[in-house]
Amino acid sequence: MKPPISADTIRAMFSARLSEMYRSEMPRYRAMIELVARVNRETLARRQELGNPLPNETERARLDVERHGAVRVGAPAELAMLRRLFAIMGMTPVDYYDLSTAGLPVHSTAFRPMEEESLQRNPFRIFVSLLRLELIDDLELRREIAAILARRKIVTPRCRELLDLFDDAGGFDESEARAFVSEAIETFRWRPKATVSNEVYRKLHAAHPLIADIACFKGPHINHLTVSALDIDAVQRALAAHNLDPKEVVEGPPARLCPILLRQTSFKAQAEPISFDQGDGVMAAAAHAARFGEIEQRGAALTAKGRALYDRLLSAASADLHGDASRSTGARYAQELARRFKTFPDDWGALWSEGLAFFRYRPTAKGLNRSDASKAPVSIKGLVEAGYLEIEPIEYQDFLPVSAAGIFRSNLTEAVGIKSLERANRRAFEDALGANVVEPSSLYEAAEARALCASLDALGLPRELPR
Ligand code: OOG
Ligand code: NI
Repeated sequence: MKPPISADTIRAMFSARLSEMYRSEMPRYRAMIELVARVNRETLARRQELGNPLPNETERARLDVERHGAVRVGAPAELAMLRRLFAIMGMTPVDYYDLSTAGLPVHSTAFRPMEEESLQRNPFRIFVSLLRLELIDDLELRREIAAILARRKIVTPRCRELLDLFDDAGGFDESEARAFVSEAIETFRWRPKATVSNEVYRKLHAAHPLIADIACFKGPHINHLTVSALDIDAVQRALAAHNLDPKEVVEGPPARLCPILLRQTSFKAQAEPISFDQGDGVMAAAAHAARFGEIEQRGAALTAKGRALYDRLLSAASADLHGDASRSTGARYAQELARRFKTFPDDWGALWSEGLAFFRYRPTAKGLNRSDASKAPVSIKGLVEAGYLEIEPIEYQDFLPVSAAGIFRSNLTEAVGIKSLERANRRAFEDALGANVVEPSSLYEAAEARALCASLDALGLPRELPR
């Protein structure tokens, strides 16, 4: 048998094809990535001029590669199918996001590579949301949506065969991998012809625009792809200057010297023509707004303590504005956010010593060359202060429910909230998925512990030194 193709390679092939498809489906997305690439080049040049640190080689090489995309599915079996598909690309469901608190009838996870090396090779992730039919009050409508969804198949017959082949053979050779990627792409293609009549579309749209987007088409079309910015505020200004219709506020933490978590913005979904087969050869037309383009900038992953502080400051800022982040208050929101976040330490030393963020450790030359091992400090803190150990923040690789809700909302025509919803239902989500989602903090903790052990080994010091 020919050597199997690695999951990282298949993921890279898939994300490249997806990007190509989305760019050709959406001229505005193409315009957006060209603009972001230009702003990134300008940001690099400015940093170089100022003598500021530049991203490393790997980081620069993958600057123009999409970081994530998002889709929405309607039924448990569809979610389970996507889990099989993304597993082949080395992507595992990480974290559970409850969006019902924001009045959205979905809950979500992000399929992503778990190993840092894999993320380096190709950073693509996919945010997948599942419709929660139980949150629709009207029982008749619930049944109708379930019946519509039961009629569709979201993967091609050939893709199904390839999924089975993969399970039997335990891998793909190159031609199988290529065929699989070509088939998998079909699941996410935009098909403007609705599978229902105009009347049914309107009814679902009135219940919630998200429901119409999920249930009225042939499959879970990609609703956005996301590229990375070195300076997201500069990109936000550039989007406005080029009339690309950015959302009003950048989601996430304010601009900081030491970036944390994730900041995101997007150009807003554009209305696109769709058509309906009304039967007897009669066609109808309408406009549907659901697809957009997004930009992200990532910072350090936060510990539970750091995350609690973040959540508290974020909700304080939006409470000040009564949750209103519309255009008139966009600038006010940014101001309020910056004011609230003044109490969040903004230097790496403080973030480390207060245990607010996750860090990687590295032994320094000074540490490795010290003359007398017995005189080494007896705590991690001592080693860092003595310059024997270096710290570097670990990048956050996941998503933020409040930000995700903001992204959803600015891309739906009307923000009709489903009545303040039940609570999260992680169990039901995992049942649908057919697996448990991974707890992201366990990944960051493991990365930190691994780096610390390796550093202490290199310094010839015991692994159980106190912090
Ligand atoms: C997903 C929105 C969430 C993000 O970056 O937070 C998301 C959606 O609109 O389907 O992608
Ligand atoms: Ni996104």
